[in-house]
Amino acid sequence: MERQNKVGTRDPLTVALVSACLAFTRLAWADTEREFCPRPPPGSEVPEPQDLRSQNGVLQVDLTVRNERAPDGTTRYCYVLPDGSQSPTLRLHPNDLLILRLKNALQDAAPPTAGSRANSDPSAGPPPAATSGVYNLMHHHAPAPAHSDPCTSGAMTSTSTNLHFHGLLVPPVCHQDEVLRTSIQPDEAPFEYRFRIPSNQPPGLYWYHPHIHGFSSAQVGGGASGALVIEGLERANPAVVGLPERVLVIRDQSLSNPDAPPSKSEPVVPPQLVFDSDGDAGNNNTGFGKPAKDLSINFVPVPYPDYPPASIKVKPGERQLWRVLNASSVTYLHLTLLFDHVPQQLGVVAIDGVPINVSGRNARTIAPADHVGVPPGGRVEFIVTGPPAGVSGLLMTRSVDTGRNGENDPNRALAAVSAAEDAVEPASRLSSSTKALPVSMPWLGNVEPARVRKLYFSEQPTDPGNPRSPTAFFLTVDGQPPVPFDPTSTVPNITVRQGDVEDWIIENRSAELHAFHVHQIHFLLLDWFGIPVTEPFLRDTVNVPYFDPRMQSYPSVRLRMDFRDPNTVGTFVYHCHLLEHEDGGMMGTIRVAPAAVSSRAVK
Ligand SMILES: [Cu+2]
Repeated sequence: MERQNKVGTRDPLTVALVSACLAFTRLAWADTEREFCPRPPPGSEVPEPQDLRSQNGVLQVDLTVRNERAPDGTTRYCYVLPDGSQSPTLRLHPNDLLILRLKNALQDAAPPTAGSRANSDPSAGPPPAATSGVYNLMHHHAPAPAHSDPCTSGAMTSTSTNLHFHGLLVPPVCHQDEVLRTSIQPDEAPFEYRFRIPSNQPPGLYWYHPHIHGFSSAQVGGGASGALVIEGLERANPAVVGLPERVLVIRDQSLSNPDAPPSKSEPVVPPQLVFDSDGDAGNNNTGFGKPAKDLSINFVPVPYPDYPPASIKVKPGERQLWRVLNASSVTYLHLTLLFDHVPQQLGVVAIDGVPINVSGRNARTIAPADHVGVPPGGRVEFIVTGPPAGVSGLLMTRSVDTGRNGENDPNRALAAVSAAEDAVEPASRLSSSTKALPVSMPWLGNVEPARVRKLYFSEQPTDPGNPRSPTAFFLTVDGQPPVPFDPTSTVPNITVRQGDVEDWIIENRSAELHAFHVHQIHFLLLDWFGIPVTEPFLRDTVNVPYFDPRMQSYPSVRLRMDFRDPNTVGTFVYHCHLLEHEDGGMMGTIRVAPAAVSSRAVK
């Protein structure tokens, strides 16, 4: 079965073929003199992504997505501007028009991960003309049909790509924010994304990344991601008026030194024996040892085992707004800022692009926190006060217990934060406007849900008789059979009606942490692990605690899902934002029917 591809890629013949092809790829690519996706060396000063601002209400961007095999054998991906700079920050205001032309310049490079498949249409025709001899030899996946319509292609191959605008409330239709069918091939003309930022889009940090089922992990983990800022946070919260701001994109990538022993400065922990089916180091729950992935901060790598921190310089005592995106493929962050080893108070002002005072209470709210968790896909924006002269600071991520079957996310440094009178000011600064934002719909917490649904995460060995066989990943609507996401299915797993608000209980029946994410909308977290929470803000990604056999019941979260906005009409996805899980099938589809449709259409 197609959905069992993950198993198929593990049989010895396939492994041999893939290995042979990778060797061939290295040879072929060695001829490529030009480096498309250069990365700063470890320990560098953290560069700022280039800011692209809308002019007269329009932001036009020409991006090319490229990949290349790095000297260490890993495959890098990057979004490149015509001047060669990578992963620009797109800055727009509500009501602005974004016109983004994306050229696909991907070469076949990545080994297949999972779920790889092409358009199932048997009339799709022959493969496209080979662009090189390498192409013919290399292409394991059924290639996209020649000259297919990118809007209906549905091709899911290692060289297909598209864009998801994570967190934006734009319609799930082609040329806007649709990922189920939209697929752009390397031989095609640039594909145009064109949409207007909704007037009610909360101001804050969003992001863009590819979303091809089966290949998201390779592309995002290789570096294909960038930040998108909706301006106006100062209008929601006067506490940030006029502050200098930094965008910090934390990505993960394959280990540069996978065979190195842990640093001698770490306590000795039992050797890691557990690796998941993707080869990632399993959670040893000590806070130390080999991580599943290396991290980088604005592309400055902070590699295992010594984690040489990148460098951020701030004028002594200066207040700045830091907008932090976890663009990792599988790594949870648990951020903390130490000055001389003492955790500092971060003034949190926004989560997942939404000001924390969005419920309408307490205009000047700042949530103080000395540590803050950010799941893959999540964002946090906080006010930082720079260290006094002579004090050394360290931005780090603390370990995250991802469960018995989770990856290892140990304690590690990200960036040394030092006070310097001559520190270069960040390129962007929040405006001094305090003009109130438009009043949105009634606060979600005050709206009665039309119904309650239950969904659950689960995992199983693909061979039930062999617990060490690769894992199959499911995200199932309670009552339906657990099956991996099927990209060819035209039947949505859930149908809701626009205008409704629903409560969803997301349960975790697996022994690892998952991160629930839904496209198009934000939700309100009502209960976490059975404990009611009163969050005055919204999220678009949330951790669902892992199950332990000693527990009496499955852990869960309760979310209030908001389908009131007309832009939600259409079909889109919800999934685990650990992209190995998403690629492995932990995803489902939801159709939001127009409000006029009779209630009989809603199940
Ligand atoms: Cu997951």
